[in-house]
Amino acid sequence: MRSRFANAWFTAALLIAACYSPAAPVGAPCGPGGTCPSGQHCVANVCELSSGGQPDGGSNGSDGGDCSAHGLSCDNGNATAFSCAGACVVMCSANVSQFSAESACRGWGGHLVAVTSSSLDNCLHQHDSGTLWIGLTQSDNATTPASGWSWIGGASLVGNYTNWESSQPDDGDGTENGAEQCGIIDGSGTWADSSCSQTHGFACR
Ligand SMILES: [Ca+2]
Repeated sequence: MRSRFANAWFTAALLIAACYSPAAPVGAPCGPGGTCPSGQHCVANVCELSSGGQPDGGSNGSDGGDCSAHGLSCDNGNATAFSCAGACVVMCSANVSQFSAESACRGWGGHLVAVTSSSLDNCLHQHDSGTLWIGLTQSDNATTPASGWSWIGGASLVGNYTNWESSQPDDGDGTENGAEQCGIIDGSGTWADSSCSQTHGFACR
């Protein structure tokens, strides 16, 4: 038999489990009749970051028109939304740190974009040819400039699409000492590591 103390903890644990409901990530399928979480719309049968209006129910795969930045604020910059390789991307022109950029993306129901294909990569660069925060993040445990990279809230880059500029990532001087732990698309359209406190515009998905 559990003690009164143990029963109290058991009850508390049940309450916590019942109340805890993490925000749904983007990327969930939304087939015919399906719906997307609040703040997301169905774009090409996938729930994508969006705003304005209501979720459309995902009745078909031609919902690109729902990809809108309507209602999204972006500090002193402009928020723009566009469909990129099947994803709804919201881009912000305000120059902020990667932490602030990711915070803004989360506030909009998404993350800094994980660039998982060349078509998405090229599309992003076509919309903004400057430097842009994307969801590249490096583990503080990395011992070489090229190791320990992953997408924020997502998968490792090992074995997946990458587009590092030649000689990048380099942690600034070729030796890993934690100086550059965040990643950008740079002006040439390829990726580079950057100090996380540098300020750039950013793209969310
Ligand atoms: Ca580094």
